[in-house]
Amino acid sequence: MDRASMDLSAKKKKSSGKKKVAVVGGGLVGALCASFFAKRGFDVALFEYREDIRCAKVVKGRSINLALSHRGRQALKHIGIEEKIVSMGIPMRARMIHSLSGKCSPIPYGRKGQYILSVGRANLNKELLSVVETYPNTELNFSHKLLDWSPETGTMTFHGPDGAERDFEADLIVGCDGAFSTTRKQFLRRSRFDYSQTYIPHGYIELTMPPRNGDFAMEPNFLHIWPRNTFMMIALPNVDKTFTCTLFMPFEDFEKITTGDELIAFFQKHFPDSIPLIGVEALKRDFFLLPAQALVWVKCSPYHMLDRCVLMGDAAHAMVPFYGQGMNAGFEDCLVFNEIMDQFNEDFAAVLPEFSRVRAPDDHAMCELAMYNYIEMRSHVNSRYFLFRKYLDGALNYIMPKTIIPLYTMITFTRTRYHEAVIQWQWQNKVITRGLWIFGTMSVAGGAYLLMKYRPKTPPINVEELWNRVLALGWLRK
Ligand code: FAD
Ligand code: EGU
Repeated sequence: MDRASMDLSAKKKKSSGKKKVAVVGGGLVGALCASFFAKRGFDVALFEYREDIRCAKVVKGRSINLALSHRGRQALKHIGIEEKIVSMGIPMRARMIHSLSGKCSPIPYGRKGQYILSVGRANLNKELLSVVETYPNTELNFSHKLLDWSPETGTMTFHGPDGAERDFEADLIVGCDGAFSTTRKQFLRRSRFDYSQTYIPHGYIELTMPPRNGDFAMEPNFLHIWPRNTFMMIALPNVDKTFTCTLFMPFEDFEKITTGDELIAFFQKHFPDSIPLIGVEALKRDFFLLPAQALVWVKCSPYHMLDRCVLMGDAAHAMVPFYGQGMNAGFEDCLVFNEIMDQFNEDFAAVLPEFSRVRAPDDHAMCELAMYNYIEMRSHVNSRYFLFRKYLDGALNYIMPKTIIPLYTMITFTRTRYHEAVIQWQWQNKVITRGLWIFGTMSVAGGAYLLMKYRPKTPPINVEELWNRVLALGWLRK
């Protein structure tokens, strides 16, 4: 990749004794983050617990595919692989709402042909790791599990591939090791570190919907949604013409389904249209393959310790997936950190506190929004309500495109700071409710006025005759 070699020559000119950065975790955010530091010319060492997924045959892990949107794409653009990843993804231009009766209603994401992308997690991760390798100032260490690190010396201890422990020193440790971060453990021992971790009552399982007659079993360019209050299923398309369906449901309901017959009865009741598409046998097989996975929500602050360590991605802010923003927010962390590096001349002592100060309120806002959406979907979102809300949002935006912007639009299609999107949304809601009140009052007053002014001058209604007519209508119907 010519971009990498260009960056390297820039580095040579700049300085020789660049600092050492250790990135812990080679997941989506860790791999991206390593490229960001390498691009700036730092000596980067990445440590990943798993073996190299580019060689591994079976890749276990969470969610097979994800929705990539604007924030994530901007970060990918920075390391020159946006177009590559976009070409590997499947555009989803609208949601497809599946009602209980099997009726499907599309709702576009935007008027201007806006779309999100369904990308495979494994493919995206592989591409990101390959980009890291194009920078010569990087080293990738797989099968390295961080055991602990010392805030005093910056020494990290890893469990290496040969089973032996191995120490490594770095000037900066970047913890991208996910929701159950080991890097974060040292933070918990310090004073004035806020931390909360919450499991929601829902878990999820993934089911694969195979191709039908060699083609997608449903329309591919949609995010398919089956909203059923406490149960919800979502399906995203894959390049191999399958769909990955994710069923979200309270654990206690998962526990009630123990046999294949109970499972089919459950699907018959709640997702009947999906049974022939997934297939009875495949459904029974996939459903019981793995236990339902838990969904956890982690908030903490600050994101840094001294000038030594910083957390990014799920390690800093794991969120429930009900906005499709976890990875996108993690990718945007890298962009924001990079912007602050420019601003403060790569002085970690200044950059790290500034990153915590600027970024934590935004990630917290996104965590809250995802949780809010979970509560809302769970409490009263069936397909009719979902359609109504989205139509209302769309209609108001159509009337006042500059004033009323749907929340998901600001979150998904702009880089408006998450916390500012929330403020803007709350303001809009105030305007909308006020508008409805005024409109309602005026309608009632105006209606009463018109009724008085143009009240019918016809003789009073003969109730008996009217009633006879109603009865006659009833007979006609039969
Ligand atoms: P991870 O992906 O968890 O990666 C962490 C890495 O660190 C792993 O490779 C792990 O092996 C490694 N590691 C852990 N501990 C150690 C250690 N001690 N030493 C060395 N390495 C270690 N986000 C979206 O943007 N859009 C979506 O549509 C979307 N859908 C989702 C659906 C579901 C069901 C779920 C659960 C999440 C979804 N997300 C989505 C969120 C997204 O998956 C995460 O936000 C994203 O994976 C975070 O990336 P990460 O690199 O921070 O963490
Ligand atoms: C959940 C699980 C529809 C992938 C939130 C929309 C999600 C995704 C929505 C998963 C929903 C919910 C939005 C996107 C996206 C919608 C969004 C949720 C991708 C408000 C693989 N959500 N998700 N909102 O508007 O902004 O379409 O597992 F059902 S993409 Cl819960 Cl835009």
